[in-house]
Amino acid sequence: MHSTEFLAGLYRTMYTIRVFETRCVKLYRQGAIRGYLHPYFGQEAIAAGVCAALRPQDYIVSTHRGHGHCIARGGDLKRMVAEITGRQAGCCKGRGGSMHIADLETGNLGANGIVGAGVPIGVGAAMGAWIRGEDRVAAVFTSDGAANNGVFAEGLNLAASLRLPFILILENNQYAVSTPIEQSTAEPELFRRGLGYGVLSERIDGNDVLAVYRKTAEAVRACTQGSGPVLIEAVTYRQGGHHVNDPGQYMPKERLEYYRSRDPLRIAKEILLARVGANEEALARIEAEVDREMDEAVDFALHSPEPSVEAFLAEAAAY
Ligand SMILES: Cc1ncc(C[n+]2csc(CCOP(=O)(O)OP(=O)(O)O)c2C)c(N)n1
Repeated sequence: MHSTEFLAGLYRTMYTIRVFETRCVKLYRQGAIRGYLHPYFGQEAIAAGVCAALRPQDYIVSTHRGHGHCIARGGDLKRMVAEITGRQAGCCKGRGGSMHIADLETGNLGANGIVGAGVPIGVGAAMGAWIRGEDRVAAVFTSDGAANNGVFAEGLNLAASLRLPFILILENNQYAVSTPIEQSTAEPELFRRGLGYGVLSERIDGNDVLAVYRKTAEAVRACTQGSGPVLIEAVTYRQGGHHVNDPGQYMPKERLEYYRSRDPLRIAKEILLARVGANEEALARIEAEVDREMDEAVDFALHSPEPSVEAFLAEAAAY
């Protein structure tokens, strides 16, 4: 049985991600964010559950849909909004933007615009830890589309054959842009890919934050005991289009409605209220605090200067 504080912490993380994404969409519409923006609506339980089970020394590697991972790992909201709005105060000095946020202070080795590219990065990080004899695992977030890329197979095979401390979290949100999973593979139960490489692999409900937390905690234990990598297929649903400008009209309304009724925040709230006796006011207080933090982060970012060309050139010259 988990404490109310612990569960409330998970809810707080998920609510923060939801509010962050909502504000980012708004900032995008106002022209404050340029380029692409891939919201994480509906997948919040995965980032929150995984990161709650990791230890401070562990690494994460993120994806193009990566704001939630960065937040759940403890990323600073002010520096994150500054990064996404292209400001000097951003965690990558405003030069990375939404798809290239990295935050080494929290062990976040970075988001990536190349689908599947996080897998070999994470295998490399796990291999480095293994060679140096460090007690660390590398947890890599990846996606259903990435499972059809060559690097996914190569990375998993290498991690398995060296028994690396590597956890692959496959967020199966059932779409790669507009292609539903059933059309891109003859085996939509993606955890089976891991079994073929001798990797301990399981499929879980990615909208249930406790299921995600428990399975990741087990995976961390297994990895640190030397039993090699673990693949967790977390089944979820992308609540909306592929990116901020995609209305997602190809997504069947009934399916979207079904998954909205199983919204991860709603499930977490139900657990808190019905099972551990948290009260509505306490949750409302958490939400109000997060809303305030978010207002401050946006205000901070929008009042921060853009990166200077001179500073960039000076740094480049020093290399
Ligand atoms: C190697 C590679 N191929 C294609 C693309 C173009 N692309 C960007 S996102 C995406 C779909 C990704 O779907 P999925 O991997 O399931 O992740 P999701 O967007 O659902 O989180 C594609 C094909 C890319 N960025 N990188």
